Amino acid sequence: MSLMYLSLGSNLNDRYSNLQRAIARLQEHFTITAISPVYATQPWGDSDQPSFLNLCLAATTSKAPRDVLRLIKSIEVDLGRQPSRHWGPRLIDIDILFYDKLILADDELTIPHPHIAERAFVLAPLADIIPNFRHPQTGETIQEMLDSVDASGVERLLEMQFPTSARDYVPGRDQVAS
Ligand code: PH2
Ligand code: MG
Ligand code: MG
Repeated sequence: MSLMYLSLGSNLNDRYSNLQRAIARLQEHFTITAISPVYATQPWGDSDQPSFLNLCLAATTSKAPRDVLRLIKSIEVDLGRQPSRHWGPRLIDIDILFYDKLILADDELTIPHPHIAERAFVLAPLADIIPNFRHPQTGETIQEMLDSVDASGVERLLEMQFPTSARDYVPGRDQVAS
């Protein structure tokens, strides 16, 4: 079994519902062991788009990284993701951040995710679940990386917390308008 960390983001339609549906689909294939709080985040990289909801989660798997990638891409398409520009708006984005301490780079997949250290929208939720995890290439902890970026554009939304088992999610009770 391997332990991986994923980043989820949405900035189109009902963003919270998109995250919830993605978590439910991921739970069909992986054992989710932790889910961060949800964050409202200013768009990074391409600012001409709506703000995002982001979260990170931990999951165990026996699937190889490329099989995980194939699966999360198919979940994105199933949930209704349409092609968009680079760093542009998306209904759901699921990225592999870390896969154990694996280092891998080819045309298809780079692990660790190449932009982690620059992105408060990844580091803030990740620091809620694994503050002391060390980046396998730089040796920095998540908390140290978070402390060295501008996190003014990310806001934790405690009212949107997912239960660690998203199967406990009850529409209506937990739903917050986007
Ligand atoms: N994803 C991007 C580009 N910019 N900005 C925020 N705040 N959140 C994201 O998930 C995000 C982004 C490309 O995947
Ligand atoms: Mg992404
Ligand atoms: Mg992606």
